[in-house]
Amino acid sequence: MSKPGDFEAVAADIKKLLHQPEYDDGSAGPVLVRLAWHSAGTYCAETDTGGSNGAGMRYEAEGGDEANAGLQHARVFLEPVKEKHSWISYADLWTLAAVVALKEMGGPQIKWLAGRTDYVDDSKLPPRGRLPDGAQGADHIRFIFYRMGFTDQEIVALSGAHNLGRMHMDRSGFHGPWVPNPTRFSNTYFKIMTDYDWKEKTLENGVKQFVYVDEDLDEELAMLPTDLALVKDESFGPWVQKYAKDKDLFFDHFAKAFGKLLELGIQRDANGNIKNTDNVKGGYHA
Ligand code: CCH
Repeated sequence: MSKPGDFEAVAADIKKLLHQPEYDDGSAGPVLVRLAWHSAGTYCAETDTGGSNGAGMRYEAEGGDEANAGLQHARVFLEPVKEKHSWISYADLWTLAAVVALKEMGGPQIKWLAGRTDYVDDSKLPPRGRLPDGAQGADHIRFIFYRMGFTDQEIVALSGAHNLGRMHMDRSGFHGPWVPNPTRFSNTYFKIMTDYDWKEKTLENGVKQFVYVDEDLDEELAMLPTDLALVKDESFGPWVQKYAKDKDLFFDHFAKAFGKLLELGIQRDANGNIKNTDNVKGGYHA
């Protein structure tokens, strides 16, 4: 048990659990990033519902959305940290874990502020189907991300998270990693999206995705229809090209957009404290 508010101690324990030799590509990092994104990405600006506050994914109403299949792995990885530092809310732990994991995987530092609570406000419960469907195209991506209040530039930057991790047939129906080194954050996703010749492939479960096959690689690389929709779109496309050429620009824009994602629906006063909660306050910028 650490002192309430000692986020450095929590971050240190998150770092220790990232190395998971038996899991996927040897790291818990990518699935932790996805956990934070799905906890926050249900937000709707117009109705002020959804978002990371409340950690609603612990319960069936939100957790049972088929888009969240597989994220129990991330929650299980984090459980010993929660047990040890019981003062931290799940909502803070999940978002902090992504920030720590991104940095440890070579990504940018993301500004993170504490204060989320685990109180599930039923009036803020997001309906199912708020998260994106990889089989769709640019209109769908805009529909989902505009609802949260993101711009086209921010949408492309956030999509760069697919530099990490892989798709699992038993979770989403899609299969494979996007890049050859999926535990290292970089702008490779944008480079290969534009440089490689992607071929449509129908998997044995009938799901369609795009693949790139190269004998020098251990396995096929994959792209979702939504990933490749970014290249062709006249507003998204130029950002894909920019991020492919300029890693620093991508890191800077990704850090800002991901920081914004984690704050969706959270109202703070001028000191950064969340209004009307008595939860532990603080931040983590190390
Ligand atoms: Fe994603 N993502 N994502 N994604 N995602 C999947 C996996 C990851 C879409 C679909 C999928 C973002 C946006 C989108 C990650 C981060 C982000 C999978 C495979 C699908 C499908 C899941 C499986 O089978 O395990 C779609 C569609 C969109 C937008 O249109 C955004 C935004 C982020 C974060 C900023 C990460 C990381 C993964 C890898 C997870 C893992 O387990 O390795």
